This record gives sequence, C-alpha cells and structure tokens, in this order.
Amino acid sequence: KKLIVATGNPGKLKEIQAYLENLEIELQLKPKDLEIEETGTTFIENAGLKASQVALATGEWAIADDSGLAVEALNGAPGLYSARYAPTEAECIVRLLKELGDIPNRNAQFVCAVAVARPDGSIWCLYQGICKGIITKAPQGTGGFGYDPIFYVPEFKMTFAEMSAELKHQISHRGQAFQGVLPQLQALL
Ligand code: ITT
Repeated sequence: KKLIVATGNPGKLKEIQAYLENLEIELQLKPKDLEIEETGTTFIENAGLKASQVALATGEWAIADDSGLAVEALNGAPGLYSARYAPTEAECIVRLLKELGDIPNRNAQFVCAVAVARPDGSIWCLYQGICKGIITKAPQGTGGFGYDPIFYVPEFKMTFAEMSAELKHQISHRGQAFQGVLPQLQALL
C-alpha cells in the first residue's frame, strides 16, 4: 500500500518515517506545489484538512500531522501558529523566550493531531497526543527540530533536543498520537 505524507516540514517527516518504518507501506512525499491552507481552529481540524485535501488531490491514502506548542502564560500561544511565529525555527525560539521574559510560570504543552484520509478525501482515523513540559530560559541540546531545545521534560531532566530520538519518539505528543494511528494502519494492511 502507498501512503502520501502530507508535510513540508523535514523535522516532522523524519519522525513520521521512523514511526512507520516497520510497516509494509510505501511512503511518498506530497507534491511540493500542493500547499494546503490551514484554516481550521484546532489541531484536529487542520490535520484532517491537510490529510483530506492531499488524498483528494493525489487519489491516494494520505497522512498529515498538525502540531504546535501552547504556552500557559502566553494564553496558549504560539499554538496553532507555531510554524508561523517567526521566519525561521531559530527566530521562533528567540521570540518565544523574549515574550516569556522572566515570567515564573513556564508551563507548556506540545500537541499533535495525526489524521489518515482515504483516497476519496474522507477521514479514516484521527488521533491527538499531548506532552507537558517547561520552557527553559535558554536553548539546550542539538537534537530534534523546532522548539525542542527549549522544551524541558522534568521526568527525564532533559529537553527534547537533549534526548535520543528513540526516547523523544516514545514520550512525545507525536508518539502518543502514533500509538493510536499505528494499530489502525496495521489493521488496514
Ligand atoms: P506541515 O503543515 O507542512 O506539516 P508545518 O511546519 O507548517 O508543516 P504545523 O503547521 O503543524 O506544520 O506547525 C507545527 C510547528 O510546531 C512546527 O513548525 C514546529 O515549530 C512546532 N513543532 C511541532 N512538533 C514539534 C516537535 O516535535 N518539536 C519541536 N517543534 C515542534
């Protein structure tokens, strides 16, 4: 079976590939010129939109991930706008640390919604995962992507960027969403 991965984000793509690597499934990237507007008001809605539109446009099964970081003291920002918070990933981190300043409440959560759509654009399955953490005062670690260097998980005393890929994959928001999606895909094959 073939599955189109509906993302243009290389960091996400690498993680999605890792979750699906043991399945008998051929992964294909979505066409570069196929841009889906994220008009939804929730991660779930946007994941559904992306999977559904890419499936329809290609006539194949498609999987999409919509995710972001919600910071409590910033009323949930950057949230749905995590990718668009600043022009580059490094500048996103700089902006977030600046907005938070010395505010003591540094609670945050990563959210990830993953949707799989059938070739006719209808949604086959949709799961959401959440991972709670703390925003550090400065970046730590070089792994992962996006906001990983400033997302500290107290239970492991490390940021996502300091963890092995395997550990991040087990405990992350995306890992939890894929715990729902993987058995569904296995059943489909
Ligand atoms: P696609 O829509 O093409 O998949 P995107 O980057 O625009 O790519 P989103 O709108 O879902 O995707 O934005 C998600 C952003 O949230 C992403 O760009 C990162 O900045 C951040 N993010 C999501 N998951 C993350 C993770 O595991 N580690 C660090 N940052 C993450």
